Amino acid sequence: MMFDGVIAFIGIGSNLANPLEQCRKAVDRIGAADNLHLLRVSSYYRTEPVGISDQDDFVNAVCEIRTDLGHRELIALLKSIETRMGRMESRRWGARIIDLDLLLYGQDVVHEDDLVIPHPEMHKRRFVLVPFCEMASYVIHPAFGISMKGLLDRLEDEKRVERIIPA
Ligand code: PH2
Ligand code: MG
Ligand code: MG
Repeated sequence: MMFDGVIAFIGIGSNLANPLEQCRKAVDRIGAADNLHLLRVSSYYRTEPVGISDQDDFVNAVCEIRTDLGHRELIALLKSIETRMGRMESRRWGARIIDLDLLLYGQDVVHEDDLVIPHPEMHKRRFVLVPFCEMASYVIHPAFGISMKGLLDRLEDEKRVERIIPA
């Protein structure tokens, strides 16, 4: 059963209320979900905020899963984990206790009004590509036909991304 399904990648981020613990908790909850198998998690990184610079540093990571859930079911699951962890509505780019973004879902490219896959900003963000490449640099971005390593090599974002050395 677990040999079926689709490989997907999820971006994890937090910059409130002990961000490292929030990210770890989110990974635990993803791993505990039904119809989903957590395969790998990158290191955690302390990252300079992108968008609104007047806020605390984020902690970011990326995880790889295999799942039988469809796109919308998977996004609904991520949203429910965010809500259960106490996420409030916040302004775009602003501080958040947890942010779970679907980055890639197999090699699917989806452009619907309320659903865009791959994540429309992922290729521009060092805080996504550095953890992604640590884990799976060979994965091809299905809309560009370029590997994660290739996207990182071409990246213009120079914001600080530092691996958190595990205690
Ligand atoms: N998320 C944002 C906006 N800016 N910056 C960093 N470093 N990490 C994030 O996860 C992040 C951000 C909106 O989702
Ligand atoms: Mg986000
Ligand atoms: Mg989000």
